[in-house]
Amino acid sequence: MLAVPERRGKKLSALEDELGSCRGGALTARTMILILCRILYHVGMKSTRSIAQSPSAAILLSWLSLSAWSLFARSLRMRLLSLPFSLCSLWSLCSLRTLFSLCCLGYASIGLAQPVVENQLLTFDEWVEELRAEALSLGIRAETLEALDTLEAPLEKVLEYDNSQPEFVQTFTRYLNLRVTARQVERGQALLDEHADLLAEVQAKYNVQPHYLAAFWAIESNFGSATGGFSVLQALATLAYDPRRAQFFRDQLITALRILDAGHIGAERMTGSWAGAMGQLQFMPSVFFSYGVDGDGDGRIDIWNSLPDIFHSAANFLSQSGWQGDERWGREVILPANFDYSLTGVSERRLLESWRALGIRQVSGAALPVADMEASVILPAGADGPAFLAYGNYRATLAYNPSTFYALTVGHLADRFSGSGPIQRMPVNEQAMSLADVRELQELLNLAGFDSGEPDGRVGRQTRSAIRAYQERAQLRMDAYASKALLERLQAER
Ligand SMILES: [Ca+2]
Repeated sequence: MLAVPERRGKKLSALEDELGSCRGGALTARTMILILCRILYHVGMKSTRSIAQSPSAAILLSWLSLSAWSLFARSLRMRLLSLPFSLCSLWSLCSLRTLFSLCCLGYASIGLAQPVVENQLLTFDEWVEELRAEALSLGIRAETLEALDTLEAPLEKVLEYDNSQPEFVQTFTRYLNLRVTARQVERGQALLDEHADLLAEVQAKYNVQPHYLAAFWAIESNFGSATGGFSVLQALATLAYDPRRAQFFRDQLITALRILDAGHIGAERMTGSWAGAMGQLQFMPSVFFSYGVDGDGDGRIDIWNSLPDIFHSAANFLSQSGWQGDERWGREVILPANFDYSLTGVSERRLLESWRALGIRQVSGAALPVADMEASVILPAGADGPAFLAYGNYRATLAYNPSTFYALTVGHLADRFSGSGPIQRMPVNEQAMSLADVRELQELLNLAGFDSGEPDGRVGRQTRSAIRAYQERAQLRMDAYASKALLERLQAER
């Protein structure tokens, strides 16, 4: 499970880019607002966590501050008007505004020249001591915090992983083929047999079917054999000291210390991924803290070694995320020739009956079952790839990891464990887009008047919605899918 937030908010980055381009230029009202956003963002970083993590809160505060300033200026002007004219001109509103503006610009320039606010003011050792003081104030025992003594300087390897960008956008075919193999299916089936009693006990308690738990287990850690070899404390400290998502990882680190403090595991055995996801089902510390269960009743929650603890904890998380034990995750379907592709995506939910009426059938050609369930049509590889109807358990899977490929693969692997065959309509030759391709696609969409945001090489919500708008105008199938064919079409139109 890797629910790590994006690096600093895109909106804030865009604001800063814009501000950067304004430096040295005219001090317009727009620039002033941007500067205020920046200042309030950094003030917020120091004062409250919520504002620190919310550029929109900073924007709101900027707006409130401007309003307050305007009121203050107006009342000041009235006061000044009752004074002699020379004093009025000396302390005129204009000069005060200018002074205030210059202060803001100075502050913002400092901020831009040195974008790191807090952490880089401290050495790593000083930062660890500050963290220790905070942890002590939160009631974590001093002896537990001795684990911080062995922390080394930030791990380069963790930062390398964090900064690495794949050259190509992952395709569904490749993602699936890496995780669903005949050997993996065979192994899962054997392990389902081996742990049948335990999994039946977990199913009775949490209403999560065994083959789904085995699928999560397979994908998260290859059935417990690849849990990541990093010290969780070291990885989280590295990412918490790094300024980009400091608060998120600092919170996770404090929670990891609480887990140590409660005696669930020793610091040296608390291992996980480079991003701090722990154990055989890769829980972040906050998820462990909220959903971890002592399945074997030994008084400790050990998601590294105890299968009862591992399965109880994962089932508890899924159950509380809305999992329904009497439903499947979804299924592969066939869309009718005249299907309206603008109805695809997880946000479009309709009753099965409604999809049936639109002509969707099971992949075998049979009619959809009759059930009072809401479903979405998911196309992981665009209109030329397979189509799935995804139910509530698919949405619960997204709570575990908010990735379409992930949720489809968990569901499909669970089907395979139960004896179902491969996906029938995999794309014949799905071509990976490079990051440069996606960036070019975004630029071309922008030029054509379809706002896909700042070209960043990543296909996010805004890019998909720009693609869909373009497809609507061009009378193409509106699958919102970023493909090479679409890029070539836009290049030809240029
Ligand atoms: Ca236990």
